[in-house]
Amino acid sequence: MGDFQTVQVETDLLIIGGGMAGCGAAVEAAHWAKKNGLRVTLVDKAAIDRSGAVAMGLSAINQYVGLKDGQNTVKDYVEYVRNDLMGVTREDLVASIARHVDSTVHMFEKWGLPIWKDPKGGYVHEGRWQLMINGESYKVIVAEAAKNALGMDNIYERVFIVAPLMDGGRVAGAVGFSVREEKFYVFKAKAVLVALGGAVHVFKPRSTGEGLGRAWYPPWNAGSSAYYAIQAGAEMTCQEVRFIPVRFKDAYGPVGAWFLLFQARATNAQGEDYMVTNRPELEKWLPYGHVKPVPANLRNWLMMLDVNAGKGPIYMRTEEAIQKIVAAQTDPKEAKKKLRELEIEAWEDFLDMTISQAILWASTNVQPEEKPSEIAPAEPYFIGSHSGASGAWVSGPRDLAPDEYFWGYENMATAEGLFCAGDASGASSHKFSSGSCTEGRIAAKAAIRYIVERMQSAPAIDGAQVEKLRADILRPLALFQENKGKSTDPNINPNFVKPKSFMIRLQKIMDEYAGGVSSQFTTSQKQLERGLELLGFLKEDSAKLAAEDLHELMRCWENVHRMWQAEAHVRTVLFREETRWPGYYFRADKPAMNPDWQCFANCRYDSKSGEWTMSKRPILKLF
Ligand code: SFD
Ligand code: AMP
Repeated sequence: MGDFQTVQVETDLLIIGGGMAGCGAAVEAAHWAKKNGLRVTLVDKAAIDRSGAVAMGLSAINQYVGLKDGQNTVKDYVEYVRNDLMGVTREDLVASIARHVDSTVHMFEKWGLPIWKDPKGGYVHEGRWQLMINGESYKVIVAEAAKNALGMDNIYERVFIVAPLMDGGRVAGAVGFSVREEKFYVFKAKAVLVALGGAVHVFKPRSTGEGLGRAWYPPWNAGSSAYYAIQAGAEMTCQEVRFIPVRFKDAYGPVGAWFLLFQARATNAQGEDYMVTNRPELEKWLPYGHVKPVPANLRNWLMMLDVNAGKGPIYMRTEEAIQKIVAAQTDPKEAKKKLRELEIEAWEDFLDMTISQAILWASTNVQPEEKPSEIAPAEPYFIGSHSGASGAWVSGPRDLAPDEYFWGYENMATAEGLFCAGDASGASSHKFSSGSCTEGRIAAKAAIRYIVERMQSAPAIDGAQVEKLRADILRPLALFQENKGKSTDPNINPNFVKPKSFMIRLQKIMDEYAGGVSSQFTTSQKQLERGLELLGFLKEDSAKLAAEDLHELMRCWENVHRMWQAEAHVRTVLFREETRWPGYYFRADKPAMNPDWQCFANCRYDSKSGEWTMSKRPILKLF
């Protein structure tokens, strides 16, 4: 790979990932950097106008506290998140985001995002914490603000970040490559803010064949945040807390608007509402079985009990919900108008964020006002910003965090100079798009303060480290060229493994041993131990990944990232000897909650020894 040019970029703060958290970080960092004469650089594997989870747009802002209206408090939000995560949450982090999130939403509106308004000019709420938006261009609008703040000279698009650059134990930048040109990138920085999103396709998806790339969360988020932080030696938290969203079946359309805005019920094939018929089951998961709303995993669980009992398919009763709202109109003319309005809203809900669901409805002749639609639990995802919690263990803010949770700078991980936000930071769920952007802002401000106070000098980078990373990262290209003539099919060759085959093998291991779709989300100590053994063989074979072109080189490294996310997950599910989130996963050998595990389960990888350390951290109630 002698033709590859090495491009060196020196900066002060490096933001990796230009999604919701990365764009928020860019806007905030640009402000504070200007005051202090510092440089800020942002890198993304894609074009940030349409990158990350919000690429297709969204139809709701899921975190808006409404502090000014006085109806909700930060404490209310913390309680909601604590309950939804079955008691496992960092209250300082959740509060830190909750107290600032409204200002981010107001910024979105100023930048041009259309938020639904009621006749009095107030926001239209989907539920208590959610606002309805016309969000097809949400990401374009937020990316534009990031671009204006940083300037395009400081934004590198279509550069895939593979790994951290280290100066001893201190994070000193990142390395990656262009997915369009033969360029190897070395970014040197005084601090790095990781916002590379969550991980999809670690588990076998329900979609197969041509539909393989269709998942709920975007398949291009492949565990890079976790990989970066793990390799930098950062302590990780909640790696066991995967998220399984219930979605319209096969195209993953959102359910929030149906449950909250339209007040729809979901029923089994016999028309029974599993939230009513299976309610006694909630007694087993107290105190969380009795909170309102019922935690997302328990809502899943009550549904899964019916599916496993053969009472599926499960249907979202769209027709019933629409007819009920229409029937409430006394004037027949108004009723007709309302029906039309609801039809439009129902279709727009999908067109704003999951276009393929609208296409599926159209192609299967669904008219939601006439016919219910199937819903189902998706496959597991790793996503610290939604109803999962996996990510790096980060410092809280000085005024809220007790000593156990505070080490100087908001959102700094336990590795020096590393900051994490959005899906990259753990134990603070329910940030969603608005909270992730807010957390990016909080982390960026702290990172600039860290550079000003602690990092006057640029990091010292050992040239040998860079050369080794370059050789390792580009190796799949060479391996393919050296061996391609040894078989007649470029995808089948005894001397290498192509990334797609590698991914399928990873997904099979996770699906069968770590509680994926085909195992009814159930696992056990023995299953996990066998899964770890097989992951060990997979890791050995990762040295044989081969790439035909730059696109496949990216696919190779995406799958290495997924594999490390998988390992952190399996180790932590094994470590936590209880079932805490039925509906996300069930440990058949430990089928109940255990008070000894009212704590965080953390892990850390030491790249020198190759050893993982597992640890318990206390859950401190602050509100
Ligand atoms: O309701 C590399 N989310 C929703 N949030 C809401 O507020 N409202 C909704 O309506 C939401 N819904 C929803 C949501 C997500 C999805 C996929 C759907 C529906 C279908 C959640 C939010 O979108 C989510 O919380 C935030 O976007 C998280 O922000 P962040 O910044 O942590 O992740 P990102 O936005 O995906 O950005 C990641 C960026 O990293 C880049 N990247 N770049 C370089 N090198 C690498 N190796 C990289 N790996 C990744 C990506 O390109 C991206 O730019 S609802 O249905 O739940
Ligand atoms: P979803 O479309 O499932 O991502 O939901 C959007 C928002 O609504 C998230 O904040 C969910 O937690 C919330 N939500 C969805 N369904 C329900 C429900 N049945 N009860 C309470 N909250 C819900």
